[in-house]
Amino acid sequence: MGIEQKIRELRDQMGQRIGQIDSKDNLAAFWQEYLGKKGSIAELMKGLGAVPKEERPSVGKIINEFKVQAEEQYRALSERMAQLELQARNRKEAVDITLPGKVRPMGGLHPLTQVKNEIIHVFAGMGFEVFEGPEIEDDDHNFTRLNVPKDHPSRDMQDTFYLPGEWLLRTQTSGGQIRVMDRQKPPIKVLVPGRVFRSDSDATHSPMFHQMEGLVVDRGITLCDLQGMLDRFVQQLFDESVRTRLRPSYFPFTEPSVEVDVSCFECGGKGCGLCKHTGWIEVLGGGVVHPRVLENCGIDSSVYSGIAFGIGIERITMLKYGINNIGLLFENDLRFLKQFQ
Ligand code: 2NL
Repeated sequence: MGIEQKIRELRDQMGQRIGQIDSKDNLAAFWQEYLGKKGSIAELMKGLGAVPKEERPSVGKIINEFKVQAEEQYRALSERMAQLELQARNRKEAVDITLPGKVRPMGGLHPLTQVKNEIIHVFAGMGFEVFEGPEIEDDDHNFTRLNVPKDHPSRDMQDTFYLPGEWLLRTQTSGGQIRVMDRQKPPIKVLVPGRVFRSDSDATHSPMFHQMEGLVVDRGITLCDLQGMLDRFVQQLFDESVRTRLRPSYFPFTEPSVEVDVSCFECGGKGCGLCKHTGWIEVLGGGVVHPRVLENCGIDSSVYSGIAFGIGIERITMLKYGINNIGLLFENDLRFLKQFQ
């Protein structure tokens, strides 16, 4: 068989081989078969020696054309295989973006923490700093230096949780403010949040509850400053339209002492169930710091004066969200807590 005949056969055969190639491995075999060291084209080249000298250039040209054709086929198939491979990979790795996502349960802040943060936010806006004192206090910080006399009922065993020695569970956070006044010269403007403890338990009282006390000491501080700050506070916390009312009261550590009412944010003061048809709701207590308390902390009461207030965080939270039993705030029932997320 002449070499030209052989080339024609190989070319026809190659046409069929190409149709069968469907993978990179197949393609590599194709390369070996035609273009490899021992492939058909190398074979043809070797056979060129046997061709009569005059015909060699033309036969060589035909072999070369065949080689170029094989190389072109190889290149085209390479591209095609790469394309197919990519398509297969894309199909395999495809993500169904219409599937619903995995819902991860998210924690949230307890309503008391939310309200505490809100209160801090409002007073921080008026320049207050936050300070925290210890939950286990001594009699001196909790009572004596606050001008609470030795026979005062709040010192009673029935009201205060006493620990061995001079120690007790603080009944208010005021010991924190005493520490601030011990360390810092006026002007003082602090907010002291924390847990406090009193032997008391019913629908509106818990033996452990949260308080936020505020203290301002500077030259020329008066009861008007207290009412002004508390106006801002209740308007930001409840509603812009809310007003405050001060009623005379008594605490050993303030003189004068006041109970602070807000006009009912539920009915606007007309009278409703929340305000027990009075139009007013009691929210906190406060007053002008007793000069003896300032002196007990080395502050000259003829130069400086102060105002102080104490807010029950549970009480504010219950009012704000219409909660009628304080126990709900401590049971950690998720059906209750989820309503605040
Ligand atoms: C309440 C309201 C109050 C204070 C807390 C205070 C703290 C210092 C000096 C003076 Cl260091 N006063 N705190 C004052 C008035 C009221 O809490 O109903 N307490 C029984």
